[in-house]
Amino acid sequence: MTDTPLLICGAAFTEDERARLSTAVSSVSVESPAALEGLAPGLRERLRVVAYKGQAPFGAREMAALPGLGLIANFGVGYDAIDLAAATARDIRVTNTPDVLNDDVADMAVGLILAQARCLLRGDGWVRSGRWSKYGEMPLAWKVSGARAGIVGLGRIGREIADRLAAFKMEIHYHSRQQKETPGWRYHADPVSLAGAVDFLVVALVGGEETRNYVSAEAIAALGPTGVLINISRGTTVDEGALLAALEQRRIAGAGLDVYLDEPAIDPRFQGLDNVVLQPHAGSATVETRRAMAELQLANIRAFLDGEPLPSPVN
Ligand code: 8YV
Repeated sequence: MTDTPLLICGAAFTEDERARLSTAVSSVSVESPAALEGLAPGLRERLRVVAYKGQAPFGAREMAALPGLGLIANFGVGYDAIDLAAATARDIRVTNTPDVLNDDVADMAVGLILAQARCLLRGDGWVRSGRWSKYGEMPLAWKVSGARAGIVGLGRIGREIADRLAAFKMEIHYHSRQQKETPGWRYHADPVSLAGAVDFLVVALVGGEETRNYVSAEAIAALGPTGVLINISRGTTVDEGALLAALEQRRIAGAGLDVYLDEPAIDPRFQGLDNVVLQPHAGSATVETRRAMAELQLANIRAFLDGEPLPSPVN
């Protein structure tokens, strides 16, 4: 019987990413965690590693279907789709791909701020449609440089965002569980007070149950009619119903979003709004960064199979 230790799990893997994994380690593939139970029991018993990519939950049931599983190597820094407590209870190690994507995700946050405040999409339409030559100048946009930014979650990505916005001469405010050492940025003990003090509220939290609806209806209300919400973290971190209502009723000025509660089938109300800029969860989606993430995922898998220390363990 041949040794097939690796299960590549997730429809989100590109052909290149799949090929990189399957060239390095003998593997089988499934499109989703739900498809796992369809594998022959003899094969499931031989699998020792799951290379995971996606947002679908990978929980205790999936782990139980793979009795020899020792490692879940996630493609992504956020591992909220994986039930970490269930993995730890079964002695299954979990790894992620931190740091290599910080720059790209922070760049996306800055891009969303600029696109939103400077109305870049409207400007593009103004030129393409010929409205420029017909009507002249488009209605004025809003200034970004020198405005007030509030970062919710000053982790590795939050810090990269704050550094970039500081270079835009913005006043930096932040909220995180603990006050941090910063170059004079203003700490707020809760997200509502932070939202009330800024023009742009940028959500850079980790996902998972602990941060569900962390940016609440109250925080969205505190942002006010000239405030803009940017989310590059997880759809779960913001009360999406409250956000949609505030956008529809113009109780906030707008939003720049890369993440949603249901991806990719997002709430269609977003698509009807003219005060949002929407991206398809593409914060880390550059050739360079996705390659680095794939390499780090594979490095974790190799280390596990070779009995070496894991480069980026989570548990
Ligand atoms: C995804 C992400 O991993 O790293 C994360 O947490 O959200 C993204 O980089 C990527 O979309 C692949 O699923």
